[in-house]
Amino acid sequence: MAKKAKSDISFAPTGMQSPEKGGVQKGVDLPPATKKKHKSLGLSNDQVADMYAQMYLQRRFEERAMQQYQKGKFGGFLHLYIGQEAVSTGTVFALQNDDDIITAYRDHGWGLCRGITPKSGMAELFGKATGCSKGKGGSMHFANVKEHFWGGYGIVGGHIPIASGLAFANKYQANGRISTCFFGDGAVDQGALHETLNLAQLWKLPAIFVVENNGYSMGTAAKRHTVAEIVDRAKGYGMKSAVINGMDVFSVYEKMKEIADDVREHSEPWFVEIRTYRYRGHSMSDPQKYRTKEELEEYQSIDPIERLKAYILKEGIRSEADLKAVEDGIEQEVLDAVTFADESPFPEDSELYEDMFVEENPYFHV
Ligand SMILES: Cc1ncc(C[n+]2csc(CCOP(=O)(O)OP(=O)(O)O)c2C)c(N)n1
Ligand SMILES: [Mg+2]
Repeated sequence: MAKKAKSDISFAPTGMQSPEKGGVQKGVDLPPATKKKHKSLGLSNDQVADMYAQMYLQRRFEERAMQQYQKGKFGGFLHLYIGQEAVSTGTVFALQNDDDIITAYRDHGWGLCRGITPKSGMAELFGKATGCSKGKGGSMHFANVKEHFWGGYGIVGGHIPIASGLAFANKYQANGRISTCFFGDGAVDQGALHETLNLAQLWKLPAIFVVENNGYSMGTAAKRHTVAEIVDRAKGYGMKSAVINGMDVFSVYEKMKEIADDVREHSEPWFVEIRTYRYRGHSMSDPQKYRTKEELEEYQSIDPIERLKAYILKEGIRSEADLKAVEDGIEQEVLDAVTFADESPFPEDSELYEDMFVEENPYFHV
């Protein structure tokens, strides 16, 4: 190799077209949303209204959680899912209720979709004994194993092999269930993902590995931290793959349903990239200097909750007054959850060493 002058050597990320002075390209480019209406997707009017309520609950729960954090009611990390609610909601509607779900630390929305009540969720944030993880997990460790929601993990990529374990157990027990694993764009270059994809494809595990590409890993744009298109990772493993518009709940529902059906039928894994956007900072202490106000506003203008609301009104599924009543009910439920969390006791000191290990039937999940 010919010797280069030091001034010619550059370590600018190769995926960047304009890497000067931290300038970033738009986080993610969204694929087109589905044009299908709810009836042709097989969704009833009531299901669409439920989808709206589900997304609205996730949004209001986190907005209230943020306020409580700012008031000093609890500390530690708080990673908000605001903006990404169509991903959890569309997926949960597409899956069967006993399919497994496991995710990273941006987990509140997933938990609320899978049976964690606003009260037990808020109490968990407050570190109270009435929380879904008995107040010992906090924001990053929501879980509801009874409803096949396995959490809530803080180590980037650390939960991905566990998803394969769940899928292996489902296949071994021939119970017809599939497992789904959600992680951020920041996890796609973790070794654990690649080891897992290899084994999942080799053993034809009934699993869906989903990158929730929200454009950023903490303050680093996807195009600055990873090369090529994320979805193309699948090619190296001969794995089926898809890219989905995560700002539209119908698109997530449609595609995830197709994929889940395929996994159930053939017992072969998929690698899926759902493109979405988070409106808030990475966590509560993020000054967000890495993105522009205009970029944020562009995504807010296609907000998944507003989009579904407009659809519901246009199609006459519910009236303005109906939706207002639903919103008011949710608002009250979340306020009640805050009071409940505030008034609940902290766990006893003796609880510290409990719940460390599964003592009964540790090898197979129920
Ligand atoms: C193994 C590991 N390395 C670093 C961290 C610190 N860390 C926490 S979140 C995060 C960014 C992950 O971003 P992404 O996967 O895109 O998820 P998002 O926050 O966008 O949902 C990093 C680097 C960690 N928790 N675990
Ligand atoms: Mg990310």
